[in-house]
Amino acid sequence: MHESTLLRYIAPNGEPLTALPVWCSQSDWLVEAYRHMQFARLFDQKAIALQRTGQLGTYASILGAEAIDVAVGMCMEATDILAPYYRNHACQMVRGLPARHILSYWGGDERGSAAAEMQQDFPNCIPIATQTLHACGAAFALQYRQQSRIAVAMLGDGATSKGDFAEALNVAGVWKLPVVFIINNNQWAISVPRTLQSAVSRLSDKGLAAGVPAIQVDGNDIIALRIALETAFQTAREGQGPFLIEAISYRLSDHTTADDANRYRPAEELKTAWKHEPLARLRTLLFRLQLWDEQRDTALLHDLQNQLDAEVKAYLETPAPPVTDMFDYLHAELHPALREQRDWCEVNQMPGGSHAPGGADE
Ligand SMILES: Cc1ncc(C[n+]2csc(CCOP(=O)(O)OP(=O)(O)O)c2C)c(N)n1
Ligand SMILES: [Mg+2]
Repeated sequence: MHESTLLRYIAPNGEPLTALPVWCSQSDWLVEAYRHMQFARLFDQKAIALQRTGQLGTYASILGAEAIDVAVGMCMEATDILAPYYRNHACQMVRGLPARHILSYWGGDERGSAAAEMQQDFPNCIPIATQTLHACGAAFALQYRQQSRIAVAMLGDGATSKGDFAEALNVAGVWKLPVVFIINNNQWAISVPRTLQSAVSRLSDKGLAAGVPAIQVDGNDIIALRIALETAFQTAREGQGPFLIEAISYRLSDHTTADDANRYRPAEELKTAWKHEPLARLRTLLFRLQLWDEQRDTALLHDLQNQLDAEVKAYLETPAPPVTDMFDYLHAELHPALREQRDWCEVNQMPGGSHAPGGADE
């Protein structure tokens, strides 16, 4: 990491490193970001507890990625298009997707991805990096229709090694597409550390080879993230082409609930990473700026917990999807052999899946 070129405004201990932009004190944007980040953290803890008690399938934690997701969600326009991967629930929630639908998705219910609140956003993408090409396709459509909208693709550090990402960067650069790529460089791709992922010292440099302007930002610093995102989104929206942001973070969780990072992640590294985490950093800053206090904090947490409880209740009370969903959401048209199996399930009234523990291996 080249510290000198890393965009950063807040030190890990919550102290401002430089004069802060006026919107920090003249708007409630930071408090709003804090509220979203707190909700994301509560959601994450609850989702893991649900999985551990057999009420949710395999789940990918967002611990440590809250600032990136919240900043992206807050800086995007409602009409923009998000092409998320599987670790962007916080961003989806900021964009208006109720937590109950996100839980449905991770509970194995495809209707979670079909919620009206998704608007034109893509559903979660599990095949690594393919969403970057989907975002380019959407961006091309927006450009062709001369709309002032952008597509935003989010991806991990591991995803930058995929050919799909190189192709997406290339086509975005050549066609000057209104697309922004945001890498959550959380230092791990399951058990593969960043050092073994790529020999390039800054993943953002991958943009330069495709003529895509790129910036590296502290992904635990919500102010730096907003500044970087504003530049990137404005560039794309004004027809000047794509942008790449590499946000440096740390995956404070296991890869998913099916993983045990203690088997490969050095304990010291995790301990150090906790000193950089985004939520405590913002909370300390808000107190320093006198935009927040203990009383408001307690009230907020109480309020968010109630909101979350209501969402979890709604999820658990959602009637199970019909078993035929597993066929209907997979193919546009069913192969005759699958059609036969689907009809058999229907005729024999096979029970639907309901918040069943997932069998995924990731
Ligand atoms: C095409 C493809 N290959 C392999 C996998 C298995 N897989 C799931 S997550 C993952 C690691 C991705 O790491 P990264 O891009 O850094 O994202 P992170 O999970 O760290 O946020 C891999 C290899 C997959 N889902 N899709
Ligand atoms: Mg990663």
